[in-house]
Amino acid sequence: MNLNRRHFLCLLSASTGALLLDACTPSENQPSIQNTLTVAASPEETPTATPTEEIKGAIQLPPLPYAYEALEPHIDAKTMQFHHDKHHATYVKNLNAALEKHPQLKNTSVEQMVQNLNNVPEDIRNTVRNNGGGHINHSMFWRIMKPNGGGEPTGAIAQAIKENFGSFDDFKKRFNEEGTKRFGSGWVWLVRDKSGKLEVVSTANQDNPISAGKYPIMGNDVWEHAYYLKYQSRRADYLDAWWNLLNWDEINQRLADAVKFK
Ligand code: MN3
Repeated sequence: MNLNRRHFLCLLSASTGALLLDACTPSENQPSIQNTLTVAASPEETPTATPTEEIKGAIQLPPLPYAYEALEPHIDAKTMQFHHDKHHATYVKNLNAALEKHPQLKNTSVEQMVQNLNNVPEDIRNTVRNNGGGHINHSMFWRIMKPNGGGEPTGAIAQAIKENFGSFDDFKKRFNEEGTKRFGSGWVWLVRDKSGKLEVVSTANQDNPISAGKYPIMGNDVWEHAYYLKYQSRRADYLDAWWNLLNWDEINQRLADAVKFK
């Protein structure tokens, strides 16, 4: 079993609570996965862990739905590994640390918190904005990509893109322009507002459009950590390549969720 496969199994088993310790042992060739384990560990493996109810309410790092190298050549394995195991894991870890201070939030979803930031206690509001946003943004991001994805959109999203942007090519052009001009770190999105109109917007940092009442149907991460190892400063090349990875089935599901969003 290769390392990526082993680590994927480790994440899977950790997320179901059945930790396969030997599948999770870091080796010299693999950076430490301590962050992941810390986030996903269950009480049996961690003697000092908090009681079951709190673990149950804790936010979990979702496993990548494919191997690190599955999106090559468009996104390289090393970028995927760091992006998921370090960056996303850190958002989850920081979010859990903040939420521990306010156990009354344990039945509130991260989406609900980010949607209504004013209802989040002030002392953790910025932490939830940045790390809760980071968590939901990346959880979407992994799922709207897949190996051998891309191509023309299918289903309802194909029709919606045509109605709102004229053609798929015009939409892609608009999306890539918005992603290229976002200064510094942030995201470019296709969103649906409550009137049903689709638009392309960008946000800074880990802000999610749901905070502004717009449902994110799909989004691309334009932080340098998403592309720098392979593309260096060529963000436009990364934005172009990303279309080869899209999972239109998942994006159609998100469009259906957007229609239900109030
Ligand atoms: Mn990122």
